[in-house]
Amino acid sequence: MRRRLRLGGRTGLALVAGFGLLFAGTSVSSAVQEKSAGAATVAALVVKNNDFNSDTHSDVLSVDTAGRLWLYPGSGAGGWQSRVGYSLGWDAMTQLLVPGDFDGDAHADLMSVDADGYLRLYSGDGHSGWQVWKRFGGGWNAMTAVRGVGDFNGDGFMDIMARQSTGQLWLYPGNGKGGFLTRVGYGYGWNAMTALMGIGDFDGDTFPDLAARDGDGAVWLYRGNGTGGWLAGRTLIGSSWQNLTALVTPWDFSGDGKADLLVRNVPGALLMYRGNGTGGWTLPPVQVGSGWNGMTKIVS
Ligand SMILES: [Ca+2]
Ligand SMILES: [Ca+2]
Ligand SMILES: [Ca+2]
Ligand SMILES: [Ca+2]
Repeated sequence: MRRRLRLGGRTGLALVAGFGLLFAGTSVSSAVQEKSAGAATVAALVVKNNDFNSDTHSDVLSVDTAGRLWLYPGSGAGGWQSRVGYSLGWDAMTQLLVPGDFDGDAHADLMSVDADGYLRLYSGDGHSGWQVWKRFGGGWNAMTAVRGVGDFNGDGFMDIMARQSTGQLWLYPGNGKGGFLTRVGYGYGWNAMTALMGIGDFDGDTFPDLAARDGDGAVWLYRGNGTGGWLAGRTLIGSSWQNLTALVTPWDFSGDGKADLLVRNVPGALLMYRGNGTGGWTLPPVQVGSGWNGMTKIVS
């Protein structure tokens, strides 16, 4: 299988055309001005907390073919600590996502969409365990992808994005207390994407971004403007990724503070693609696991 990858910066910027996906937020030029004005004027990135055992390192959750949920605690340097197994029954969930600390107690949480289409919040206890879970309204089975994207609108609270079966993308801003503010609709056309990734701040402007893989295996970076909108254009950050069977967004997994991706290939190896912090990659990818084909879902 092919895992070729090209650097977005070298293949250039591809403007959004044809899909009608995105619209104007802050222009690229104003974002540059904002950035050059100095770090003090740029809002600090609110990092999505996906650290379930409170050692400050990014962790990964997965569901195996038997339906058991597992925690794979990251080592903070691209490796792992001993995994922790939980209950069975997680194969009934149609979506699994890591929103960060969604209810405001400083501990990382987990969300899912259950078989009846209800969104659930599992509140983490900060010690590899869970406190309580609650259910939101139904209808989430109309969503074909639900992802944690960090604080996309810049209010300090973790948000999620969802793609409806109609192809429309939605932002569901969190209220910081385990609930939602009014959702915001973006464009249609997102059904052309075979994967959506809440990749974190991949280009280094401190604002969380979204990555998406299209039907040809190209991976595009859609840059957030920090206030719930988008910077103009999109950037190609990968190609020939169509054969990858899982795309996981731990944000920084290598420990250098820059957003990375974990990807699973057909043989079941897990590879770490290290972001370079400016919208490209530090190659080559590093294998960080094998045998991951025993997992039906892998999230971070
Ligand atoms: Ca929490
Ligand atoms: Ca927010
Ligand atoms: Ca960004
Ligand atoms: Ca990194």
